[in-house]
Amino acid sequence: MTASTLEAIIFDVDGTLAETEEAHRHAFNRAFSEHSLNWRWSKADYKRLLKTTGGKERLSAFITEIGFSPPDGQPLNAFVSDLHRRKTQHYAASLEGGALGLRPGVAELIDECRKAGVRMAIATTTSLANVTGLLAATLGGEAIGFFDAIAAGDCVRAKKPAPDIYLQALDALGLAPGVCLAIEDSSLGLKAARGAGIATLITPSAYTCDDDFTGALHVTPSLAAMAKSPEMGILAALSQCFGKRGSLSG
Ligand code: XBP
Ligand code: MG
Repeated sequence: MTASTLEAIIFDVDGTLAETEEAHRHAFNRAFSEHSLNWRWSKADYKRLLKTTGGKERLSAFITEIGFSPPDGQPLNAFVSDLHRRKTQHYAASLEGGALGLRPGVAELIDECRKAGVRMAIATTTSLANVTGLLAATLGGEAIGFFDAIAAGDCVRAKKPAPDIYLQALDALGLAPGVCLAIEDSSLGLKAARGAGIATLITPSAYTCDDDFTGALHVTPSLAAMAKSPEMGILAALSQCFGKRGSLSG
């Protein structure tokens, strides 16, 4: 058993802070319509496509899969960037329209961490703009400042399941992995966090509930479900769980 206490929580964004993937999927489909592309990603399509993390990477994988060539000899990267930029605008509009709320217990945990002096960071595949937009729409414009480190999107070369984004967050926090807890919703996110040596709590999301979470410290339907009683609080429950991580292998 490791004696060190929990110093920081590193949050994933999509699927963990909020159930965002349906908004992402609709935003992709709107961008396709605007570009006169007859692609429509169904939920089943999207579940499969989520195995490629990152919106631009997901688009490129799909285009390669269907053997599509961009019009007028446009380079694939430029075509994908253009389409993804439009998708991001649609996603931002859905955030501004108040379409998304935080998952149960997320706001409470953030509040408890602030009061207890437990530091917070973000490690996500999506862009900084999307993180800022989600936090502003749900917790207010100042919420981005609650986080000591934001590792997002293209700031690393290799996206999840590579550990790079978590290593970047650890570096920015100036902390060792052994005093941090990651909160993730997917097997790919779990692999990334574990690859960086961070104990990981899983709150499965709509698109990841069938994933394999072997190696997780704990799997719970939601952060709110962690607190055994209203008096205990979510952070206390997480700290208790974190204290048992010595039994985890790897
Ligand atoms: C999940 C993802 C993201 C989103 C789309 O990220 O794979 O790519 O689906 O975001 P997370 P972008 O690490 O937060 O779970 O289109 O902005 O890339
Ligand atoms: Mg996620």
